[in-house]
Amino acid sequence: MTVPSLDVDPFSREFFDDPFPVHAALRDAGPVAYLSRYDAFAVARYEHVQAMLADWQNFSSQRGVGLSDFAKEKPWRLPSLLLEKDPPLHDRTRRVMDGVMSPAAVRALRADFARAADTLIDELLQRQRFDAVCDLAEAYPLTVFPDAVGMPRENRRFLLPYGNMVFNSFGPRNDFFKAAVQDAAPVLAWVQAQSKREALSPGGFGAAIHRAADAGDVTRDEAEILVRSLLTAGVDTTVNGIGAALYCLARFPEQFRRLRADPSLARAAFEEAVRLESPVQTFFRTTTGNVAIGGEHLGEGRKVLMFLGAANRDPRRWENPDEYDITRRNAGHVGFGHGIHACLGAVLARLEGELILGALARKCAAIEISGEPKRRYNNTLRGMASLPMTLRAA
Ligand code: 8QM
Repeated sequence: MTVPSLDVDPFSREFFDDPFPVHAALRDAGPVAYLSRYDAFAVARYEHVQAMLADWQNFSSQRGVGLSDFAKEKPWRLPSLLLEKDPPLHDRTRRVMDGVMSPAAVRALRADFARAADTLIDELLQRQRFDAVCDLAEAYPLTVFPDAVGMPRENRRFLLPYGNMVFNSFGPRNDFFKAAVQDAAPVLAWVQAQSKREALSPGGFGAAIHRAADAGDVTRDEAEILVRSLLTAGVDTTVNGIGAALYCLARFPEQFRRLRADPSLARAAFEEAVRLESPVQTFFRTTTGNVAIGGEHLGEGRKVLMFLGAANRDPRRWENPDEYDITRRNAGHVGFGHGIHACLGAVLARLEGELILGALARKCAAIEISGEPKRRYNNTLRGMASLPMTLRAA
């Protein structure tokens, strides 16, 4: 065996505070490295992460996309019918969801999402100082996304501890996971109840999924699990994506100046933040047989951790990879994944990002960090817990 072994812990506080030296060490070690602490392998170069995402035959999702191997440990919740399935089952449910989240359905949301973005930025401009995480990056998706799903107004913030728990669950059973389980315990029954047909108003994505059950494309039980996918994957991801964009624009004032000069760059500014900060940092796959990664051989049933965030900053692929550059040609970044599991909600995330950054670009002259940023610790997600911010009106 020639695969280099590394003693790093990519699920530790020290790593989350500054993952970049470890990312570089993993990329430089070779196409694949062995993570001795977790008896798993790591892939961090762009070329090999991208190839793994494309190769569902050799790198399965069905045994879980976390460290836990569903062939050996019982899944802690019913597996997702999208994220944690391979073809052919994956393709059947994905087809239903692609229909529900069609370009026409997403286009129909644009006016409401735009109005909500403008209103929120106007409100924040009235305040001396606010928290860009709680008052903006969380507030905006928590308004527009549950509206689009067709959820009631009450208790929407419960989606945050739920998402935090699920995204922690893809890592080891460490203290971050244990704390997240404690935080989410009081909201579990509520989340489950929101995926039922009776909880969902007629015009939304949730009702559309249940209509697919009427049509016989999925069962009623499957429809509920598919609604759960939206509730799990639709909030924390965009919260951290929008948070990343705000954090980037505040730290790279020249880029905010360019965005102000041409607000039509808003969509590109969001996309580049997703590349640079990679809100979803990692996912595992499980090998289905003897496989090769860059000429190194692994046996069957091995967990391999893909570092999307390291791939998105791989100097073998990107020029000045650590620079936030809103006019960079960043197509091909893997921040939304790649291949059959590529993000279903990306169209919605990009719409949210475009509209909130567009409103900022039109209404604000300056965006400044006005206090100590605090990092949020999560086994899968990268982002901030707090980002004190001040906006100056244009
Ligand atoms: C991550 O439950 C699900 O289907 C699901 C949960 C989390 C995600 C995706 C799907 C990638 C955003």
